[in-house]
Amino acid sequence: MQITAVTLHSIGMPLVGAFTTSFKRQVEREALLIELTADVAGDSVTGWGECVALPDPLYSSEYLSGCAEVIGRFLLPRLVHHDVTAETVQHHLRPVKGHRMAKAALEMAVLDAQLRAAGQSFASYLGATAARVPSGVSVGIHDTVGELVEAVGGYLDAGYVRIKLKIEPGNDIEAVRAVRTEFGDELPLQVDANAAYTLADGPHLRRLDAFNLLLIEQPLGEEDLRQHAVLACQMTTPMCLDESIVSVESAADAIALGAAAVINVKAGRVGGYLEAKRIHDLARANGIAVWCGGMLETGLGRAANVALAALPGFTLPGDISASDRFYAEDITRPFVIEDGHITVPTGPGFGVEVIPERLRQTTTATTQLSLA
Ligand code: NPQ
Ligand code: MG
Repeated sequence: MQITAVTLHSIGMPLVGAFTTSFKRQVEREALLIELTADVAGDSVTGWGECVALPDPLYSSEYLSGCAEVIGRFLLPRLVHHDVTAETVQHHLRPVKGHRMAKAALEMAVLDAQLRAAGQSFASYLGATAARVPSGVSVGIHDTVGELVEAVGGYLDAGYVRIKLKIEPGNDIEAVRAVRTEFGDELPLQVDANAAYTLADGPHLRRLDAFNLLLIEQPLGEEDLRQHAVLACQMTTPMCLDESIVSVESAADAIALGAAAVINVKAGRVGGYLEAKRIHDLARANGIAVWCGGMLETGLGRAANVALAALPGFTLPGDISASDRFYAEDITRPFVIEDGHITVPTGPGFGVEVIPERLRQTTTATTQLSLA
């Protein structure tokens, strides 16, 4: 395809409730959407992408306004003079170091346009087999254990099949104990530290082994692969990596080092859905379970994540929640949870449409990028 126009849409959507992690308390989701129009065999087609970076570099080194700049100054100029396909975007962008969430958003928009032109759904393009995927939920840190237990109860009533608790030093053991005590040993339960601990906390973290957790996610720093391998030997709870896995190569390193028994796959964090598929295939070949992580995406990213999670190697419930976990109103049709699952879209592209009125209501800035 020949890219003919690219517009960046900055939007803001209030969260239905504050979402607190070890790195930040969030009450709003600011997001960056890419609207990309291209000429595909003489037809003009528009695809959409979503950049999952946060407004500040607290989850990873990328941040939204930086992504917008990198896309306009360094990434798009490398695509406009080529007849690109989704499969060649990463090749054209490889000379630019890092900026994986920015690259992923561009590849996503090209992929959506390509699939729409072909009349093909993302799920069928991936070779995904499942018609629906199990829905897990990420539960933030609460001021009191009582409020946390009440929140978890609400999500279980809503049908979520797996609970993930955000933890941090001082908000960990007692929170997990209270949820286990209230909902029993059979509840699929896991924790996510967002890199809030060090290896010196090993003896403390080992106390979590008493609670039959599915996994502990990213307890240590994103660059601490070897230390995760050491901690994995000290704990019986399976080690899961999130922030540390930024490419199929880093996934291979983590697996080889014994630093990851499970991998949280996020397309934005690894440079796109095609790289996410490669990590799925690698993990599957190594008998490593993967699940689809979430970045509080709008319905656009959520649609793509649901299709990704429909691949056979995604054997654990993902952080693919219903739209109303975070948003009173989405910018696409809402994703709803039915009997603990979310249905895989079957329409062309990612199978959802951006609702113009919702885009207008949530837009904070619109930037038409020059293709010169
Ligand atoms: C994680 N996601 O798995 C991330 C962390 C996270 C669902 O826990 C705005 C945008 C706020 C993305 C807060 C979940 C966010 C965010 C937390 C991602 O580590
Ligand atoms: Mg995480």
